[in-house]
Amino acid sequence: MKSRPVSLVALWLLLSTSPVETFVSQCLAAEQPAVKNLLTNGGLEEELDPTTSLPAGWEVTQKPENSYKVEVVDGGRTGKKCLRISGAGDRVHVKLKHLPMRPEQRSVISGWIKCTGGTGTVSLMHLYVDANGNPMNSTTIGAVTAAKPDWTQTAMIEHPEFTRPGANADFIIRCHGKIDVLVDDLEVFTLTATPNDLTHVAGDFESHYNSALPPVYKVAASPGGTVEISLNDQRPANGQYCLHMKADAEWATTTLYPVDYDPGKVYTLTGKVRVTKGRASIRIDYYNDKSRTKLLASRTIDATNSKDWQTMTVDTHENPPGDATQITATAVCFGDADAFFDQLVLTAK
Ligand SMILES: [Ca+2]
Ligand SMILES: [Ca+2]
Repeated sequence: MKSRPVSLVALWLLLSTSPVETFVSQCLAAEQPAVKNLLTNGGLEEELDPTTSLPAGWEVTQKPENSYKVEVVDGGRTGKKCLRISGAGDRVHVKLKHLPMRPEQRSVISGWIKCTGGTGTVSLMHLYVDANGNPMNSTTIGAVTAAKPDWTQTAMIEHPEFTRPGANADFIIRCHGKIDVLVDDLEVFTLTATPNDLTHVAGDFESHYNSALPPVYKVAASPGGTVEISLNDQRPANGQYCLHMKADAEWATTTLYPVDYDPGKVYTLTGKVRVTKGRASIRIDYYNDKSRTKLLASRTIDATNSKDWQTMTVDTHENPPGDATQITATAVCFGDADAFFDQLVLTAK
């Protein structure tokens, strides 16, 4: 199988495992429907297929045969059961589900992993397959190892731009080498996505792996200012997470990875913004050097202080710098601010 793991960035993010919720945050969370888990037994608590002793429809393939044992065992992150994969070989795949890919949606696979032994790795993967089920390529991020012995969440969003048209997605737990690992609370869900989003849906803040930061290009603040970012799961505009920025600065920014800029096109950035303190906005930044460190100009729209999600839109039509070759989608806070961002989408026409 030709596998092309995509190292999207160093996806370090804060993993909040604290179940503490105030009454207020529960009310706020209830405003947003939870994502619908398309896996029927991702927590391993329900009845198993009597033939395989695994959730119905799950399939195990391995090289060489009989190198690994895949079983439901007592224990787990939540409930009373979880999946254990143990053994030593080239690799084992546990296929959880197959889903057709559609241009207006992106699928996400998410799960909790606790690696208790071995020198191998475990990761979650989208395996893209053609109409006949033949593998095309795949996307994974990172891998959990025994060096990280606590329950760790990992999540990956589908990337159809890395495969040929006509692909469908298989959702897979993939282990390599010698491993003893527990897996629990697996979820597969879909998000409505804008086709041809140039940020590769980084602005949905759903892909992450065992990390202190969401996958962004850079975080900055005006001289003497402070800024902290994290992923927040209390009231995202979509999916499971949004970006949380806490700043005390004249300005503070979180910038997604640059995309190539064609001056013959108009680029539009839209984003959802809500603010619990101070003011926040979105903007497009222009760059022209390969190292992408020299900011040429920015186009910002008026900041909001709305406590509800606001949709903001900014485009490149007004006096872009003539030497710009790249642009970024950027979230901005002003002053002593506490703000949330989600669904940043950059498109061109
Ligand atoms: Ca469980
Ligand atoms: Ca989101």
